Amino acid sequence: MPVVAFYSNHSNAKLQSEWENKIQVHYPLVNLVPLLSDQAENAIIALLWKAPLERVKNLNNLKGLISLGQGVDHILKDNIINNKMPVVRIVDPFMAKSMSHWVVMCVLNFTRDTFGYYDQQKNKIYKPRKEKNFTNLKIAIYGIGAIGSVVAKDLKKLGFKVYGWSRTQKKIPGIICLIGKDKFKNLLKSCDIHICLLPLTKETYNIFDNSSFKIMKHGSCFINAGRGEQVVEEHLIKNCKSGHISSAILDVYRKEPLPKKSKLWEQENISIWPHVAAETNPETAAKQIANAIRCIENGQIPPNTIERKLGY
Ligand code: NDP
Ligand code: OXD
Repeated sequence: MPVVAFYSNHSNAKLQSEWENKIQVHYPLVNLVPLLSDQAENAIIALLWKAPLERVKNLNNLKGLISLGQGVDHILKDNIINNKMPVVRIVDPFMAKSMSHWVVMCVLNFTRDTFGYYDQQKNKIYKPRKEKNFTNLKIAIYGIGAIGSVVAKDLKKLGFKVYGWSRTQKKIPGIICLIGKDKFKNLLKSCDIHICLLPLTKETYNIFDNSSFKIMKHGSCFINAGRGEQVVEEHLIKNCKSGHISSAILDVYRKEPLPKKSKLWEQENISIWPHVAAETNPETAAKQIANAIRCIENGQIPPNTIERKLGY
């Protein structure tokens, strides 16, 4: 009977029991126990979201860790966890599609000027606003992995010109796929809408700073659902304030929950979402988690075990 230590920062007994019920459909013997309880000392696996890593590190029977999300930065943070410990992430088509819906909504709100019409309605103004010709708009997606590739294809279907940027060369029909620092700069300069779906690593930390924003076209739209630490928030605010970035939509922040004192709240052309662009869904993710538990228990390497040296 594999004991799995469970922790989520949204945690409560109800959430843990929801996950246990869903996982047991696929592996009835799995027993979830709270990470912070004494029972966790017997855990061979930990299922985690933003957990206290010192506690995880001190569990002596652990054979593997599973992220309760697609990102693993919350586990690799500060190099607390031994780098021999296998770390598995969720890769769920439901989440990729859910992210795609959110990004499409952000893009269409920008191209159709939804908020301009909201403002007009407040003042009972019945008047067309200048329409953007979507066939001329270029969209850059930074990070075209499990999530970004789905977003890229969906935006392409809507008639946009879509460019994707990744670490290794990709081939996605209809999408112009680029790699390398020079191409990153070219995309910043030439595209109208910039979407960050990168994992947080040493290379992507602060990747959107003033030097990136200032070479974007005047009036660009910036969307971030990757990680907050990829954006220098003060630099984004400055560029939004000047109108150089005409609209920014954020789902992730350097500090979460976004502190009440953050200036991001006050910037009228920045939209704030509370890290919900693609939420983990126990219903759709339980099967792969059950499989990962089974693999780790049997000394096998589960699918979607990350390469520690890449950091994602
Ligand atoms: P993947 O690992 O599948 O894809 C990551 C992509 O980023 C790949 O294309 C990868 O390149 C590229 N990449 C990584 N490092 C670099 C680099 N240094 N330079 C250029 N490209 C790079 O991850 P997912 O698509 O599953 O998820 C991406 C991120 O989205 C997560 O790590 C998480 O931070 C965020 N996320 C946010 C959610 C939200 O609700 N806001 C929900 C889920 C995830 P290559 O293909 O060559 O490896
Ligand atoms: C994830 C997230 O990484 O929700 O899955 O951010």
